[in-house]
Amino acid sequence: MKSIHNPVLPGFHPDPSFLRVGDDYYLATSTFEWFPGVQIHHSRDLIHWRLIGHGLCDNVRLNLSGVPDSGGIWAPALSWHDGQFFLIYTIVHTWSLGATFKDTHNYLVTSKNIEGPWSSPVHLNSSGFDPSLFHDDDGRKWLVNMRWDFRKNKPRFAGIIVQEYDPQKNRLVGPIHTILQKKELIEGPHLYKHKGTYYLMLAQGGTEWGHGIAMARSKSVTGPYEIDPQDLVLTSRDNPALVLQKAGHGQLVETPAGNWYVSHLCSRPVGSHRRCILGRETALQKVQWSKDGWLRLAAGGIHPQVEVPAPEELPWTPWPEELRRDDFDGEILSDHWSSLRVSVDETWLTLRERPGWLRLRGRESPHSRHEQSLVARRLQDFHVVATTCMEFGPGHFTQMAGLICWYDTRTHYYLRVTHDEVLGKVVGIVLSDDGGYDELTKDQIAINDWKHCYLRAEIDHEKLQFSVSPDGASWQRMGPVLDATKLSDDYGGEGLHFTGAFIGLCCQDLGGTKASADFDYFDMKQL
Ligand code: 6LW
Repeated sequence: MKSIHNPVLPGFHPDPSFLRVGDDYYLATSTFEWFPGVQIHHSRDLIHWRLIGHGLCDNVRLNLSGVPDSGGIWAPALSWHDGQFFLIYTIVHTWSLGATFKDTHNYLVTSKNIEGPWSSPVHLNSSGFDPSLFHDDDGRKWLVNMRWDFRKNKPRFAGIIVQEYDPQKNRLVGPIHTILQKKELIEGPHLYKHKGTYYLMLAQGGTEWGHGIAMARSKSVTGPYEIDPQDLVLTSRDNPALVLQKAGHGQLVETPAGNWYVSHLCSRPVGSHRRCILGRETALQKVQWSKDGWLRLAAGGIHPQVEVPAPEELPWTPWPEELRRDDFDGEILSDHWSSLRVSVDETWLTLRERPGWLRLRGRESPHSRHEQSLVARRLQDFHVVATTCMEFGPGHFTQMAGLICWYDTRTHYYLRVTHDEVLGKVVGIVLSDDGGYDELTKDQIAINDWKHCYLRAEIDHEKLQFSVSPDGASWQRMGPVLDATKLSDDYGGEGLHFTGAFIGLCCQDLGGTKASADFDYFDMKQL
């Protein structure tokens, strides 16, 4: 029997939106402050997935400059109708203390082809987040989203609303209906029609440890909706021993042979603090309809399974293995890299100026939400070694470059080369721990005679160890073993925490002279 091994998208891939078009299956996931926006993965058998691109790839369609950490793009919803893909997403602009205001703008882009080009964004509404478009069989289209309430003494989650979308006018029309409100917070709504009944699938309980998938149904799209007598279809909230925690935020797909699968997010905690360094990941479960017309896990019960029976009728379709090493031999950066808030461009990143090398021109500090020169890859395994070879001649302490283990602007560990007035060129660790900047000065070493500086980060579950080398052969450890679990949603005070850990390359020039650093390769080996 063929099996789907969860998570199907390991590492930071939250809020999956799941779609089938003919023989092709797609998963779109949230990217928050990372650019390009909305990752799209493709599969033919639900077992093997490959990244095929992003929905939002240029600064004209998407400029996230200044958005808060874990703001930006939330919860994309992919759909398809009549030869056209529809991608709906939220841009979250604001985080304010006490989670009062959010400023959530919902947009639609369309394309004939999943790989784009996508149309210019159409603004739909800004009343809340997690919008999703439902194409009814009578030709009408409906937008559903959660409504946000910022007022004092009011629940922030003010219910699920639905409004008609007119594709000719390119806007929402008619009245707004509040179709469901519950005591527990509900979000991530998706609408379906099955055997003449409208079903509303919801994320319930918040996206953390209490997360789950709930259902409601109605004879009319605008309600009233009857709540599933079984509180949750899927959750891990009652069992901390399950491998897949935080399970929730689902979307449903039917295969041509009538098998049903639901995508959902999940997280795998490590260490005594139970923090999830790979962020919220994407998993699939097999589901079926009960005699009384409710959706249930095919495995029985309510818990997410790691091994799930794959649809036997779909042809085994593996993809070429994803390259973990980048020698920077091309002229454009591969799709696996992400930058912060704005797209990569030749003003700060070039593969052309020195062929075979990635050149980064230094810009703002690692605490900046505007113009950082940083590119990074998701951490997708619990044990990895990331290595790079850098050439960099800093002339001042304001110039830095190196290898960074990143959660967000407030929390990261940075193995960097810089200039010290007394020692000259030095390599050492600087870090930001929940917003607090620190330098591990006693571990810093002078490297004036190193032409190249090889930098290495090994993450082994909760441990992070940096090393350096002048030749890539003889390595010396740099600094103490650091706590890798801080690079997670489960650490940190102020702000939103919805992303995951990345390892990347970066360069700063806080004097504004754009000093550059060159990187020969980046290798992220899974151990
Ligand atoms: C997502 C929403 C949520 O849009 O987190 O807390 C958001 N709830 O469902 C980001 O993943």
